[in-house]
This record gives sequence, C-alpha cells and structure tokens, in this order.
Amino acid sequence: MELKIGVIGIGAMGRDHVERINERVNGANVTAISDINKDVATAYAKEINATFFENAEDLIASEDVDAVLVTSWDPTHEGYVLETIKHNKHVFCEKPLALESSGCTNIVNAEVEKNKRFVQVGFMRRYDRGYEEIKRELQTGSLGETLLVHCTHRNEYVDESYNTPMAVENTAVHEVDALRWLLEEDFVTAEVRLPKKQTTRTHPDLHDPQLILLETESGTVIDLEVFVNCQFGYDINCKVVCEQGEIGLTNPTYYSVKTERKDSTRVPSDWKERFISAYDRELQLWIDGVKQDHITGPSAWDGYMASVTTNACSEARDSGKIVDIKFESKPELYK
Ligand code: ISE
Repeated sequence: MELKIGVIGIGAMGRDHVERINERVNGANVTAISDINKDVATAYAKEINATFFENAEDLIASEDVDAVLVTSWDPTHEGYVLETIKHNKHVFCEKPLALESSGCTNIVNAEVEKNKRFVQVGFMRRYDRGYEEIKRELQTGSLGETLLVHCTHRNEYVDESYNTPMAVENTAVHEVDALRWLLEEDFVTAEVRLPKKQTTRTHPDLHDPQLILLETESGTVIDLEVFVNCQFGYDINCKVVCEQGEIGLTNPTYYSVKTERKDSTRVPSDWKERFISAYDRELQLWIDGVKQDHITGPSAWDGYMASVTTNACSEARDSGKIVDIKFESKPELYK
C-alpha cells in the first residue's frame, strides 16, 4: 500500500522532496499540500495531482494523509510538528526542529507523554556515504584517539533575508548534528569568532564568514568555518585528525575536465546537488519506517540537542565569551 504524504511548505526544499517521493523513492505518494502562497500552491497541487489545503491543520487531520512532511518557514516547524503528534501521525521535519531549544523540549515532551517516537528530523548528512564511512572507520579504532576536527560549510551565496543568527541555526546546525553523531559525544562549550574583515559580498545584517569552535565531552576540539557567500559553490569539508592519521570527506564527483593546462572537477551548486543521494536514502528509510510504525532516523531528542548547541553558539557570538552547553537528561524513550 502506498503511504499518503501531506507536505506543508512547497518552497525549493518542499518541491525537491515532493519530486523525490513521487518519482525516486518507493512506497509513497504526495496526496496533499499546503502553503501560505495560495495561488502558487493551488497550481502546483493540480500539477502533481494532490489536494491543496489552505489550512495546514486541516491537511494534518485529513484522512487522505497518513504522514506529514514539514518544509515550511523555520519558525512554523514546532506548531505543525506538535499538531501532527496530536493526531498520532508520523512527521518528518526539516531542520531546525524548532528555533529555540524550549520549542524542541515541547516536542520531546509530547512524544514522551505518548511514549512513542513520531518525529524524524531532516539531518540528511547521517545518510551521506562519506560521513557514514568516516564513522565506520572511527569506530574500528584503527586511527587511535580523535583529537581535532576541521570543517568548512560554504554556500555560494545567500540572499538578503539570510542574517547572522541563521549562519548558526540554519547552516552550522548540520555539522552540530553530524559531528555529535559521528563522534558519539555531546558538546560542552561553544565559542564564535568573527574575523575583523567581512566579505564585501555580504550585507549589514550578516556577518560573513564566522568561525565556530566547539569542544566535546572528551576534549576533542572542532573548528567550523561558516562562509555563506564564498562565491565558488557549495563546499563541505570535514577532516578528523586522530593520533595515528587523518580521515576526511572527498567531494563526490564522477568526472574531471582537462583543458588549457588545467585539470578541474565540479564544485556542486548547492546542498540539493551535493547531498542528493543522502536525501533519497533518508526519505526512503523514513517511508519504510513509517510503514512499519517504527522510525529510527534522527529523533526529536537529536533536534533538541542540536538546538541547545546552536543557541549556545548564538549566545557565544553575541557575548564574545566561551559558553557552557547544558542539557536536560535524556528521556528513556530515546535511549
Ligand atoms: C540550508 O537550509 C541547508 O540546509 C543547507 O545545507 C545549508 O548549507 C544552507 O546554508 C541552509 O540555508
């Protein structure tokens, strides 16, 4: 039986997932969509043969929707996720689960009350072959203790609606989750350094680039450069320095071009291109899990941990201080 999915928010990421569900992964169809942009959404619903709901709450409640995918504006995530849990339906929510950690706590509490996991958060990097293989290699212990991690998260450019806090909440949040999963440790401190000079490509509300420093429980130190107007493409790097060696991501490319005494490989244009296989696997496994009423991907607790950490980074940036990161204790449901 095909799972009937309702999608809330059909911006670029929402449409990318609709296409993925209808055309690339198995076992599900998008039957309903909702978006604040009524005209565009009505036309799109017609195109994909889905029902348009003006009110997202009606979509969530509809009998024609078995599970919900939330790809709407970040501040609306918490409300839609809570509403879906109320209806005992599974919900896949793009990151961040909520902007503030208190919003994530509300979601965690709603699941704990029902003693069941309904939520999966869109931390797709856990499904990327490169990260998966690094994790497997680190687990063997053959490289010895992990000491340092160097990361870059670069976007080609961002528009004027993207501001300084988003560099942490919307962008660095991917590394925050991926590294916690990779190293199997939580973070204890956060610091953010802003270089004296910014790129001239930025605007008054965005400090770009930023350097985030995190320390884990065991003392591994991470430096993460977030540079969202780097101009040359979407560039994700992660190098883990261990006592007996170094392990890092390579850019997944399938060809190189040699011409005019240059040998070049393509830099992806954005995350949809760079992580396409990870997104496909992520949604396929989510759909399979929902069908079995047992999901195993990034949980509401992971969303909470990411949010506490990004909130600490924002505090560190604004205060110029090293901030301690403090968490609630993990509920039994997520152990
Ligand atoms: C975007 O929402 C993403 O998820 C991308 O992975 C990230 O690189 C970008 O900065 C975000 O805005």
